[in-house]
Amino acid sequence: MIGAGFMGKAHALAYASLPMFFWPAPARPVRALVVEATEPQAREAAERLGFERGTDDWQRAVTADEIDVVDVCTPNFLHKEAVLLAAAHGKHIICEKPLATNADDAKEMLAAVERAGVVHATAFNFRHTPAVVYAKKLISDGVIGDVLDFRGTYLQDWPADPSFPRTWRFDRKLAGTGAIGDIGSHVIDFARYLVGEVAQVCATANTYVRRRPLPGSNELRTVDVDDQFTSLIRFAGGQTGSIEATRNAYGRHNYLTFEIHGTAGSILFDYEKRDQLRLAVADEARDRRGFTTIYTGPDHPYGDALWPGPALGNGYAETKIIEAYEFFRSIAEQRSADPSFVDGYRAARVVEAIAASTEIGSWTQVRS
Ligand code: NAI
Ligand code: SOE
Repeated sequence: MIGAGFMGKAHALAYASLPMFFWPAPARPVRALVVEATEPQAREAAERLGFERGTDDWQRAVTADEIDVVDVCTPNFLHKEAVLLAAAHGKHIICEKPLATNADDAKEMLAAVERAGVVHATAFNFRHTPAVVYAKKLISDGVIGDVLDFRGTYLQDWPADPSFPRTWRFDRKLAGTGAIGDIGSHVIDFARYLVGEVAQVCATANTYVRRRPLPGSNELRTVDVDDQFTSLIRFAGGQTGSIEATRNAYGRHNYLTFEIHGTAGSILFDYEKRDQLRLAVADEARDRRGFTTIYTGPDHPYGDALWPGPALGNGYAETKIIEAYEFFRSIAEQRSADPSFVDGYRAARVVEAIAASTEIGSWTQVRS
């Protein structure tokens, strides 16, 4: 695993927990080697996250014979090089989102893993939330009829205070984009997973805090990425919709939602109430029409592996444990993972189109 920050912790926990939740496990992840920016950081990460060894030499780590799987949890700008070297050495790869800082790099990464014939996954973990997988089933079963439109949001407030430092997420060279790629990509993944390919977008964006202090200093530097965007979207299947995301919505902490309307009903999901899915169906008596709240539990996707009662509370960690299970199961069964680099690449093309549309202020085609 390369990078032992926020995501490094979540992934390490998932590898340790996988056999506890999914037994017999399709494969047992062995935490062999963790890479960090410096040797002391790597040693500490190995001890803290339960890895056999730590190193600051990512090239040697990625190409080591004893390594079967490479997990990329670094800032976005470091994803591509690590993935290309790992693919060239036949390693199965899971890479955090967004796959790369731009869509052309994501395309090159996809080509490399396909050429190498390895299993590859993009870490869009929110789609593994049991309520989201259940929504997919309800839509596939036709419970809400034909989908008409999709509304998705991802609203946060962690850097709303202008004194929040200019970390790598506020630097275009290191992140690629701001809210569009960082949190918008999760909503784009929901839209693609639940409805289909996005064909056209028309978007606008804002940078509200234009200068932020460098970490550990009062020196102010320019922020060259978006803090917020709103986009209209048209799906290849003819449906329409909207996606919006911001980092400057005081009171909204991790408000990742979708609402889908169909010819026979509607579905509503709010990650801040992630054990719930709300369903409204047309063939309900007029005086009882409205949203029913379904609490996920043993009768829902992954229910037999998670907790033995409805609404006991699945958290962020469980979405990562399910992600690890699906990835290692794909390796054990020698088949492609879901979501794969194809999903990472397609999302990158939508991010690219949204960013381009914010520049020209008009409808923009999503490139294939
Ligand atoms: P972070 O800043 O918390 O951690 C990144 C780690 O990478 C740091 O510990 C840093 O020291 C290390 N690092 C930097 N340069 C390195 C190098 N050359 N070699 C080895 N390690 C190096 O960042 P965070 O939040 O963990 O984000 C990492 C990735 O995960 C990003 O691509 C981000 O978009 C994605 N992410 C995904 C989430 C999800 O829900 N799927 C949630 C948060 C982040
Ligand atoms: C910050 O916006 C962040 O950590 C994103 O990078 C993640 O992808 C999201 O899951 C939580 O918020």
